[in-house]
Amino acid sequence: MEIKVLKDILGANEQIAGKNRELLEKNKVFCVNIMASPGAGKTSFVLQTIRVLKGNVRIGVIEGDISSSIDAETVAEEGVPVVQINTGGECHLEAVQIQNALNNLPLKDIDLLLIENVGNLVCPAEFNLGEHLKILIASVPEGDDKPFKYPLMFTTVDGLVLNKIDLLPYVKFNADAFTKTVKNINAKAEIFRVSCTTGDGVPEWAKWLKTRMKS
Ligand SMILES: Nc1nc2c(ncn2[C@@H]2O[C@H](COP(=O)(O)OP(=O)(O)O)[C@@H](O)[C@H]2O)c(=O)[nH]1
Ligand SMILES: [Mg+2]
Repeated sequence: MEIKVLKDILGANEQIAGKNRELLEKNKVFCVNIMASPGAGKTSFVLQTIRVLKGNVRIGVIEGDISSSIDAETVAEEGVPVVQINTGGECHLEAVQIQNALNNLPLKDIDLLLIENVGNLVCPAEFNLGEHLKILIASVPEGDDKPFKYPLMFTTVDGLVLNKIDLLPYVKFNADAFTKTVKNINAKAEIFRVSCTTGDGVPEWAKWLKTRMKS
């Protein structure tokens, strides 16, 4: 019985995700769902992406958090349209919340929509939002064993950003072993080594994103 309920929830979510995708495509908006644990650097990564692409690409942002509008306020300072979703306790965003946010964004003036999902390595992996790309940010201080502990998240994504590489000299983290583990469980994932503090690796990510937007 419980399994049936879960299936129903995911089935309903899938239907709305499909509608979101249709609306995005009608308006020629490319959408990226950014997932990570709390503090991995999602907001910093959104800001870096905006700074590198601004002028070339018109960006919009949806911020997902359990509570507060701190991240939306930070992102709004970049002069891009932002909608904050507060889930009020839920550990992930669902398609219906994105549907509501899409109705509150100037879609005709947006080429790229970045969604910062709620900080969590489990639940967001289960819920499609209608996005074109799923990106996971893993960060050096979290440790290199996370692909073993959260396999669904690591296998679901199209791209993996290893953030905070500026901390590699100070933290026990084997970046090559980490990359190998990720490749073993998800051969299709493109991997980027990034520091949102120094900006290293951000141009490579932006270049790849632009090719994906065109394809
Ligand atoms: N050293 C270092 N710190 C970073 C980097 N990226 C983000 N941070 C810091 O990590 C903390 C959490 O970043 P934030 O972007 O808010 O993470 P979020 O919770 O995933 O949105 C902040 O103090 C950031 O300044 C990085 O590349 N290197
Ligand atoms: Mg954040």
